[in-house]
Amino acid sequence: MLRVWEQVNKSPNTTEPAESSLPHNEAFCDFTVMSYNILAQDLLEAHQELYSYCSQEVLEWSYRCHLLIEEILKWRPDILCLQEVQENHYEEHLHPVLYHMGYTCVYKRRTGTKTDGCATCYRGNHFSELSVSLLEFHRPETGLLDRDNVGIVLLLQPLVNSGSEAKAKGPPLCVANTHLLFNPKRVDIKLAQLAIVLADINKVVKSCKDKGDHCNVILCGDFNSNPYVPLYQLITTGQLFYQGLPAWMTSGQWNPSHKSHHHRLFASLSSLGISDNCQYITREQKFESKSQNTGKLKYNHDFLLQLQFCPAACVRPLDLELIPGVTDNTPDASRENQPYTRGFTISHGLNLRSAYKHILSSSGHSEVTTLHSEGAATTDYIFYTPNDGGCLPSEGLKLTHCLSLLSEEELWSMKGLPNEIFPSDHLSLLAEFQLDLRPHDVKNYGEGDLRATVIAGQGQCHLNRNVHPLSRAVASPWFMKR
Ligand code: KL2
Repeated sequence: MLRVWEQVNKSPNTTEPAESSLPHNEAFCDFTVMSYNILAQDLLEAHQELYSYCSQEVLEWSYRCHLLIEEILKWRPDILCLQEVQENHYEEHLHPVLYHMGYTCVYKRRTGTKTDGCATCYRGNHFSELSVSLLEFHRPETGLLDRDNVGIVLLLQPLVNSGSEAKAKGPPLCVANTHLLFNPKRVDIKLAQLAIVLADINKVVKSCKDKGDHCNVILCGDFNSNPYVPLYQLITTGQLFYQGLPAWMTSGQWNPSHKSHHHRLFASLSSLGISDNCQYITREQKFESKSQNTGKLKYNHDFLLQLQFCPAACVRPLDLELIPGVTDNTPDASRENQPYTRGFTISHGLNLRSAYKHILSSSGHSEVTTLHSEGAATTDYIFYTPNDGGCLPSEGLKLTHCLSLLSEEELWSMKGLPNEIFPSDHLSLLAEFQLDLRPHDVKNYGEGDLRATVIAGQGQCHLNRNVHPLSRAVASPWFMKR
């Protein structure tokens, strides 16, 4: 097979999660996450010109659905985040099969007349649901958010089998899934949609913190944004300062001369009750900010200069031709003496990293997650909170494996997407993470007392990567109808 299950971090201290002869381990919990835009049939039919190179057969829903279910069965991800899931297909074909496979699913349809949405599914014997938020980004009261995109934010508790009972083990996991707006010209709307997702994740993380729990985060989906553009930078660096960003960075997708967009972005975030650090504003904070003056010159000049050279402002795309003074890393110096106003920075406090590196380790070519006649790009991501040596080993996730993507050339050599192997115009993303559960600190993780479990040697961390022998049989409810 073309796609390879690649090991990311080799550490002598850990077991081999995928191939281990000992799938259960007291100290580590391994789980996989798949993010997959499955191409809604209604959208395929509305934009047939994008797939004119495909044979009619590979565009048929029954054919694609069959391949899709086979792919999910092959990898049996512990957490599955789907986008472009057409509601009737979900209800009639996908949900029954996923349910049979042991998944518990949460579905959120896009608002308005759109017939598709997002679905997040998790293996019910490996996680229990602590909370669910269904996010709608259509908020006409903001004057900006007038599109029908949606998201799902779940808080899951990892479980282990302890005798006949499922027992909580380890810290909770927040799983967010979204499909942001497509329109390449409206990065302002994409950013505002992202800010809603980040604020919701923040709320969940904070609710865990208030109970004394650390919460790890997975954020995945189709962001309709390429790597290293401002939206991506905001996710991965935690901050975006966009006054004075070099023009090459903003052209096309983002035009800094459209200041009204900036103002509308921030006006709309505050009317949603979201601060420019992507947090829901409490009533007390709202009162505080009203009693301050308009916020002008709130930050000192040195601080703002630092921001101007923050990672988000200084990353050049690798393939960009270097023209000194034009496409180099120097932010526009002429703006330096302009008065700074609030409302040109946006930030968040989550530490998020992309599981994929956007470059194929085999060839050095760019990874492609979606391809059709208008081009090939990376727009899908799995972001996670990495373990950067917090006070507990379980603070943060260790990425252990990724299912390799393919290059544009490789995909065209298989007649583009969808094809006889891959059923969507996107490829699935699949990553495996390891949670270190070794006790370190006196801390209570709720019902499944971590230390007691680990010390007694009962902690079983499940998740066998092998294809389930019943895979085909389990998929029968829908296949039998064919
Ligand atoms: O880019 V996508 O495909 O994540 O794969 O997200 C959108 C596009 C999806 C939901 O709106 O529908 C596709 N040209 C090409 N594709 C479009 C267009 C368009 N004008 N409008 C919507 N989509």
